[in-house]
Amino acid sequence: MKFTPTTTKYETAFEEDVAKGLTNFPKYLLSKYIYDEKGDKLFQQIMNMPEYYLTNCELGILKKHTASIADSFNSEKGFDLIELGAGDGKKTKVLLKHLVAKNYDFNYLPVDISQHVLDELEEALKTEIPGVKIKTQQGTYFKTLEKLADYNSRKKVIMVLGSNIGNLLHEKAIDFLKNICQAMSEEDMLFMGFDQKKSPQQILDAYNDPHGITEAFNKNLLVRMNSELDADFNTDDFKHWETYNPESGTASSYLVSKKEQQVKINKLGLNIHFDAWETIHTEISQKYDDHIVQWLAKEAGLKVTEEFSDSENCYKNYIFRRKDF
Ligand code: AVI
Repeated sequence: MKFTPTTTKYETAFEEDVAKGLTNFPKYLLSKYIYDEKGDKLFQQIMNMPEYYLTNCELGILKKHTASIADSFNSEKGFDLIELGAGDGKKTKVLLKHLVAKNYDFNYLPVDISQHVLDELEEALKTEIPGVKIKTQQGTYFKTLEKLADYNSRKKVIMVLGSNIGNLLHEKAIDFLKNICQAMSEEDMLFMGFDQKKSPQQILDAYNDPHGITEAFNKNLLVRMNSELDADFNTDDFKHWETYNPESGTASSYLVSKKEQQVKINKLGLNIHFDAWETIHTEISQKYDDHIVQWLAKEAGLKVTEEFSDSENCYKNYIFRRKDF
């Protein structure tokens, strides 16, 4: 039999996604490509800004409810704690310290798209909380989820902090939750953070900081195309712009072309035309309330069994289990 390989003119998913997004109308780029080494560093800086309330809200919840959260994780045969999108582990360390102090039998399996971030986390835990049994795994959420079902010898606690789900449109968020649900057995649980709807101004301030860090984070997409795809974007010719729709709860980030211009992406053989004030949509950061979270859970085959929040309901961490058990 003759084997005909499928050919694509792109070498990487990044190349293909950039070509697709920038030849679309309206133009868009996928936010996952913000996170190279520089993007990771900028995101760390964002998490340390006072305007980006999400980190401190969630940290406050984890500190206030450490014992009850840790108790809900534990089981007779111990458990595997699988964290998707682990980042620098600043918030997780609060739980890990408690779990180790209580002598709970668990493995910590952080998953992140960035190997660099995982290496740093492993190094930090070795000195800060040496009792943690850690096994890192590099990869995207969707790829890792396929392997999740292999962990089935004891209880799985799947953890996603930082309202990372908010970067997915509802349809994709349901797919993501469905995949998690399919990998869960009766005893397993999902512990997930959701940023809540709140004063629109507070949300806008979090994504439009006066220090210019979020702007640099958003523009890292342009910087990456310049260095990896031999493009000639002038970052000063684009404006970072944030909107928040209080009805849908969607915060959206854009890069807006300040003038009519032509940008070359040599590696893709593309010449992209921008009208003055034309946009590139770069990210959504969805905000939630209990109704939306319950709807997402139901659509995915899950149910909310417990929730933890701060005194102002700024942010919530929910526990989900499979609906059919
Ligand atoms: C990672 N993610 C949940 C962040 C968010 O809030 O959407 C990314 C971010 N974008 C701008 N600031 C932070």
